[in-house]
Amino acid sequence: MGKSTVPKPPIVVLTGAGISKESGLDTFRDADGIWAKVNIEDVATPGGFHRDPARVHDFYNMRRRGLNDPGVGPNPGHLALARLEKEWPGEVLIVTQNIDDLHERAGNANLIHMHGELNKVRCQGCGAVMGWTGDLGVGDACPRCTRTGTLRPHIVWFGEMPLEMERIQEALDGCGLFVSIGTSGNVYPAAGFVSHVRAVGIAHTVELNLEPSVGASLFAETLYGPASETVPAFVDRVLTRGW
Ligand code: BJW
Repeated sequence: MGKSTVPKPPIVVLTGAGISKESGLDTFRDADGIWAKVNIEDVATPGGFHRDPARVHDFYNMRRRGLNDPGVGPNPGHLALARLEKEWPGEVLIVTQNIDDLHERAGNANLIHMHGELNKVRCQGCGAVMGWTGDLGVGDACPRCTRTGTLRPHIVWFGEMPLEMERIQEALDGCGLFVSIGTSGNVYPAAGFVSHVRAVGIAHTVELNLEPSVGASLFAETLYGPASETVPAFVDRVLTRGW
């Protein structure tokens, strides 16, 4: 079914690592998550990269290989959000904290990667952002400016400004529904979006997660269970009777 012609309120969906868990990608703060295995300061801060770039490259190379493994793909949660964007008669914006490309592979096109993208690199010399699906090393030269030692993963680390914040802010200000999926609510500014939405407007706010997040009490509605089940059911509901 395509979009009807009667416009409906815009929807903003914030996603986190929980939506990709059932695709085989690790979350961060669950008991078996990434931060239980590596030190945040070493791999996810500008200081860690400055001290030991090879270590940081190894960390992201390993995750890039995992993401590009042929066995990894979008799950029913991602596919339901692609259906929402296709069939909702209004704007649907996905703001993801995830650096994987599973929303794109599912079919979402109106998408912001606020914490960057694993399959891209950025040159600290010329500023170019480029697709990069293989391993990255300290000896690699920038394909644009040819300098060596200037490439870094296109990832937003702690203490760095998340991407496209102005566009996100505008979308939050004007939305009729804000949905947060698979995020623990520990990392700002994303963790503050629900409070912002409630402060500026009358949007309905919904959390879909495996368990209550840190900010669960800030949402008007909460639904718990695996994203592969809760997201398709929620999207069905929104497309048939709204919220
Ligand atoms: C399921 C499921 C299933 C499992 N189905 N659900 C005090 C001191 C110092 C700094 C700060 C401070 N207070 C605030 C800050 C700022 C800092 C911050 O927030 N720190 C906190 C830790 C306190 N933030 C920043 O530095 C950010 N920049 C910034 O603030 O700039 C200034 C600014 C201010 C205002 C406006 C604009 C700018 C940058 C943050 C960068 C985050 N980077 C990372 C790593 C890089 C990406 C990568 O390597 O992948 O991004 S950290 C990591 O956490 C990653 C994630 O995107 C992010 C969020 O994690 P997420 O997605 O919530 O995952 P989990 O694991 O925490 O939760 C998963 C959830 O899923 C769980 O609840 C599960 O239950 C659930 N789940 N299976 C459904 N099947």
